[in-house]
Amino acid sequence: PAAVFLKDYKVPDFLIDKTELTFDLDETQTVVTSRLHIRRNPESDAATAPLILDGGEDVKLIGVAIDKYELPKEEYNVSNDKLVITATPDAFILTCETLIEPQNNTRLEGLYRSSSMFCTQCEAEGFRHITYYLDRPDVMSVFTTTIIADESRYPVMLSNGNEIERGKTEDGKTFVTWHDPFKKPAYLFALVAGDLEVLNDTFTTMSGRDVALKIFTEKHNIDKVDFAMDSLKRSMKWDEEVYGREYDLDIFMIVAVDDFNMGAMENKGLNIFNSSCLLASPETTTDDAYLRVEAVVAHEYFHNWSGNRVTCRDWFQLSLKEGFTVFRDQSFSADTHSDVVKRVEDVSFLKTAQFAEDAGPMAHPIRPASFIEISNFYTLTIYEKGAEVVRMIHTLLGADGFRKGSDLYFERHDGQAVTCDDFVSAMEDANGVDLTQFKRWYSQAGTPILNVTDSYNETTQTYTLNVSQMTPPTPNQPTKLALHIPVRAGLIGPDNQPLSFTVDGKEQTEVVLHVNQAEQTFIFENVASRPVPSLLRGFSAPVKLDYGYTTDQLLQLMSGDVDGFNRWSASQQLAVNELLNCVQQYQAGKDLTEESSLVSGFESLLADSTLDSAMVALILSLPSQAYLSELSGVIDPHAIKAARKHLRLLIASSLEKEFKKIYEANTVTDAYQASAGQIAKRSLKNAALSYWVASGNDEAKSAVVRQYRNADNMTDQFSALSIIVNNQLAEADDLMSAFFEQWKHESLVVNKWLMLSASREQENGLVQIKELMEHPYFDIKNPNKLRAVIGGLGQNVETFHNLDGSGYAFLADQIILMNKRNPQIASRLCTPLTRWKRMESRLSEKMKSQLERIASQDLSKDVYEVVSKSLA
Ligand code: HT7
Ligand code: ZN
Repeated sequence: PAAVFLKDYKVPDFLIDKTELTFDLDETQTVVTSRLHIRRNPESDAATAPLILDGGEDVKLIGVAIDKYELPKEEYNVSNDKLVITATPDAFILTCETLIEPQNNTRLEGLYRSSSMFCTQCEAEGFRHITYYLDRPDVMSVFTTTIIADESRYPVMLSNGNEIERGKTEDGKTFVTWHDPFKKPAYLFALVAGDLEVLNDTFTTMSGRDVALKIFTEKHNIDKVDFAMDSLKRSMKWDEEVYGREYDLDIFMIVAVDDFNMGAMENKGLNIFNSSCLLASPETTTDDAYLRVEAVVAHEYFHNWSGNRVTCRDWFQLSLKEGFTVFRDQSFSADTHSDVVKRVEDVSFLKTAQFAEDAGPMAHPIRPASFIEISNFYTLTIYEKGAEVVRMIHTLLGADGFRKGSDLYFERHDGQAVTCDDFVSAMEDANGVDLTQFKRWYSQAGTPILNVTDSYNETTQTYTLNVSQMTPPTPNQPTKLALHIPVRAGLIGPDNQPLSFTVDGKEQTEVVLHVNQAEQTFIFENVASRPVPSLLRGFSAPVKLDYGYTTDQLLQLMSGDVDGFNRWSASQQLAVNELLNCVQQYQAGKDLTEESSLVSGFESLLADSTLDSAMVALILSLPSQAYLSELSGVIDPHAIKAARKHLRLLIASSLEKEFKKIYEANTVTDAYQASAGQIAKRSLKNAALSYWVASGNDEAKSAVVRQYRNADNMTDQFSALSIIVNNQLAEADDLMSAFFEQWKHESLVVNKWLMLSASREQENGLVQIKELMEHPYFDIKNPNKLRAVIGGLGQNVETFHNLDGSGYAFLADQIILMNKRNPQIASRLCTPLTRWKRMESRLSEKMKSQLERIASQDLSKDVYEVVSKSLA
């Protein structure tokens, strides 16, 4: 398969002003009739270009007409999934009739069946699996959609915009017509039909318009959408207050579907959600999942402006809408709960998963220069690093400057399909600044490393920071230019007080350093004593910071930094240092050290009742297996696992009493709420319980079993179950069975059970996993279920990284199977194998040979791209 390049972008030769669609839905075949009002694009330089419409191998063309003239076969050509018509007038109506089979669509792109309903997923290039079209985001059209179906089976029939007509056809079916007045690209088209229940509400916008809000689910789930509705209303209000953005249609609908490749989709006026990102109830949903529902509802809603009203010119600009919208949803969640906790969670995720992607064979800039399959580029780089780049612009311009820039962006480009350059230009023009160097973040891949050294002159009271930056080579980018990196910094004195200093003639306690050269020196004057630098506060740039902090300095920052984020960051660095030391000892066959500064650090932390419980819980959680892998030059999963277990037990046994006390002091007695206060308490309580049980204390073992049995919410019940299973308590088998029996009719809870079962360390781990995939409640057609089992396997170090390579072979089998059924999912399953070059030698060879086995198959574009780039 060939790559597409950003440099080859050309405006479309034709435009489609109006799109009229009719869907005749049926159990065995669906007939789609399109009437496209097409004209030549005056901006195209190819005045006689043929009309080339995109299609898919699953779309059968029945007939095509220009105006009233039915084209004979000689006047059009269908090959390589394209419909080509050489001779066309300059403006005409193209009528196309196609036949599709949604019930056989296992790719979950285009129109497909999920449970008993019909639904669509058109981003990025799914619309071409419905009918022939100019399926590119810069072709924007006004859509009118008529759905015809048997009303007894599909009483709810939805599409974008407003319902304008409803009636009966001659053969007794029902038709409903929807009209969306806003021009949009085909990727924002949506259709849903099914026997659904609805929750209704309203929102009054800032200009006083009433908007009808509707959330649809299958009947048995309608009791689980109150939280999503509340999140939606809060998001609508927040976007008005913080960005001045008002909703534009009279109706906003969300539908939950069980089978969905990603989290959710922002189709205009008709968002479609993976049910895992919409449904929530205290008994079935953990705190984490509640927060995810809130964030995804907000994210999709915010796309109405950042994505729909102003969309992308081409798919290379994907981060234009995704990076900006992630930044917006992160800010919303930070404003709703705790900003520091939210920042720690986001950064922790970025440093674990995005940094790994940026150091691997699929590394790409947030605006890629080329791709083979665009679905492979819905990545952590485009989303999370993209959000970091927008956040840096926010840091550089300040909140008011950023708002001026976003106002100008929306005003200037409303109704257009634009580029990342247009976004940055709006920010520049609104603030009179030059972001030329900053824009390198858009075209350069890889995580920059900031190397920092310092010196202090007591006589002149001058403190000097020497900063150098280096971005390692990434595929197709051997050399890198210096980036503009904003580094928020402060200085901490010996008594844990922030020290004031003078920079640029201004006395201050915090400064943003503009690192923009390969090597640079920053001078702080009037510094009263030798400071400990607090660098990269709030993680002001997505870089790796290398400053040789001593253990004492880290302990000091952990307890004394005014920046909450850096207190967490110091604790993580301390834990990383100790864990990597243990990894080395393990590899050298030595006994692992019984000394840990973390013990005293945690002791003071637990004694300080003034701290935010959620922050304490975050500090208590040791760096993950995945993060330590990312930090290792050569990844040794077994050594990392041993190191983590050792340090955990050491802390648990040293602070047993403290953990008991914290556990007992943090019980929530009020009715469940997904509020910041309650979530914080539960997270600290369960973190303490996990250590307490790990200490081996019998009272702790009784407490965790009691918590499992008495829990009135899924957070407490599932935390207890995980602790019981991970510590291999005697009750583990019985309670796993009891949990399944209790929840087997709640599909999303079954997924949690599948994941925990797959991650459980037992002899014959792979046999257990194969049994799970044969389990009557497992369903290979459902991406959530497959992700649960394969995700669990990934956490199961012994089974997945078995030295005999059986874990990798099993994963490769699933990829080969899914390659035909659902290429998007298959390609995502490849991620762990893409790290093969960094694995320790015995595992590396085994991973590579599985990649080669996959490469020898007849592959989809999706899997081909990831596997071939990994082997290159
Ligand atoms: N914009 C949406 C992307 C999406 C998607 C992409 C490829 C394949 C399936 C998909 N489902 C949704 C999601 C979002 O970022 O809001
Ligand atoms: Zn998005």
